[in-house]
Amino acid sequence: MSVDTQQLALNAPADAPAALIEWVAGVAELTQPDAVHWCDGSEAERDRLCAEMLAAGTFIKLNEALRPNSYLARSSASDVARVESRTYICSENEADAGPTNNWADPVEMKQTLAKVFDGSMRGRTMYVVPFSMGPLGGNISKLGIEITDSPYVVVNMRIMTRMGAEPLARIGAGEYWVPAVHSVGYPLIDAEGNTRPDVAWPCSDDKYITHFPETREIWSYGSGYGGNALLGKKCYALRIASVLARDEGWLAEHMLILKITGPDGRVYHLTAAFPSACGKTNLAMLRPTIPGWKVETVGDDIAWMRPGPDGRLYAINPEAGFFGVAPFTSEKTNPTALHSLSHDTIFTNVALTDDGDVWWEGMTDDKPAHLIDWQGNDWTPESSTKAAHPNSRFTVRADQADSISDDWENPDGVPIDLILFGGRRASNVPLITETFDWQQGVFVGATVSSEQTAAAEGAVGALRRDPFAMLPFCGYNMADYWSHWLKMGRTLGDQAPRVFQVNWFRKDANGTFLWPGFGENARAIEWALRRINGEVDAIDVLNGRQPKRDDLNAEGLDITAEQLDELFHLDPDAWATEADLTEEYFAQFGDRLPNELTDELTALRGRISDAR
Ligand code: O2Y
Ligand code: MN
Repeated sequence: MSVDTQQLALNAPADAPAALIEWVAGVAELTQPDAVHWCDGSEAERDRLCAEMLAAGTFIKLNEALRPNSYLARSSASDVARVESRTYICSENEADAGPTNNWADPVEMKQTLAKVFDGSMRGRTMYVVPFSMGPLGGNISKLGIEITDSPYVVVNMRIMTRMGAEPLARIGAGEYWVPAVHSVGYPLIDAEGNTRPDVAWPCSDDKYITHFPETREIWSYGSGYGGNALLGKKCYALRIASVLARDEGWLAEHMLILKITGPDGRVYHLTAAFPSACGKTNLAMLRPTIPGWKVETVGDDIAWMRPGPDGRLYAINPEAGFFGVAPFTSEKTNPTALHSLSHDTIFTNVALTDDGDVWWEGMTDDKPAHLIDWQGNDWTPESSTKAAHPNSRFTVRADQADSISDDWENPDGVPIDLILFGGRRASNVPLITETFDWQQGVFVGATVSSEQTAAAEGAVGALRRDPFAMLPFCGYNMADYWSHWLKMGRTLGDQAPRVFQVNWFRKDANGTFLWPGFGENARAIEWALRRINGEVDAIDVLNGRQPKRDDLNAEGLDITAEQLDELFHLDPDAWATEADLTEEYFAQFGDRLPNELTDELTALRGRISDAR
């Protein structure tokens, strides 16, 4: 029996506007759930859903004494990560999605979605989840509604966003909101009325993660996992928001946000873009080794930035929680993250210890003698498989991290002084380089790359481009996105943040890392801040400006002068090859490539010639 529209209107909270009720009714008519529940975001609601998921086997309660109010979920083995191959930008014109996105015709995709969503919630409850990305009422924040048939999604959205009655009241008052529809694609009743039992992690082999930039809507089918299903995160806060930002004159970026206080009490804020596997979460929770410096977290993954009344660029973290990778989070690599997980945390696909706690590879030096692995099987250190899935996750409120900044929820955002672009480069790219200006900064962001480390990713050592760390997240043509960044630079003028390139991963000829990384990365940031203050000069080199060796604080580091030189060494021949690769890379964007980036490539080639 499916819910009827009349009933739906009666169930809706008093402040739900008619247009919203109509939209919800339309989705209910299509998906045919047994019931509709409008989420209020209360603790009671969360507790009831967790109890239902315990009963259904979706959640395992962790030992209350060791890990209070925390749960473990194990996903289906076929549903463990974002699926980029099934992620689509459905713009009216294919060219508007650009060569780096999967494009699908919006009319055809809507027909496909109408088929797969038809009856997809039969036998389930449909949850209506109002949420705010960013502090409620903030002028950079935005609202959304996710409809989902997954209680796992609801309780995760409650951590990752400001969810429930308050955002609904704002929608009721007429504020703009983005519609997002999600179904795990595992109905319990078929069209003929035959039933089947539920499973602990329902999902479908057929997956569609779709974005409609013109109508600003999101439809996601078939996956219950992470970025595929928590639609506020990558789908809204990056893919759809990047389109909104282009049209409204702001920036939606895959960047962490830090607050840094210097020994003299001066406060700075930075944002930083890193491709995956470059230690982004560790930097977001950096514990600086140099005395007198304090680093606090404003955001770990996404930044929304808008020019403020004083002409500076202000950033908010649109999220309220962290959906972090568990493996290799440890007392050594990221004690702040580890400690934040001591209570009220949802773990997904980590291993279960015999005393009802969690474990993952890299958490401790010694492996436990026995575990239940992420697939529910016995595991011992002799097992040939991993105990936790490499993409296993924790979901935790941001304010559970003791590094959280007191201004992380400032609705006006924090003023940004500098922007970092990082990649994982064994060669060529120095520890830190200041760009000459915003335009060159955009060129550096556009050409961010990492050397591939696994044959599975392609040829080992080949460059994998991840412009602005936005490759899978830009909701429109990447070249137009670069034009938008250039335009933002013109708007910000001399109030624009300064742009730096960093690389913590440079190796020597023997393949040994030249830089210790982690808390020592604060030394490179310290130099950037001293540059901003005009305290130190720099050396002009072919790719930007480098520290004079004495200005990089290496005191107490186990690093020789030769190693430091190697860390900053630039080989003009290798850079000439790099410039050729950039030209090849840019060619795919045709005439959408902004002329300014071609000019930057020409200027780089000129500096390479001068250096030869
Ligand atoms: O695999 C997923 O669904 C999660 S992906 C993710 C999660 C948190 C932060 N960043 C990412 C990412 O892929 O950049
Ligand atoms: Mn991310």
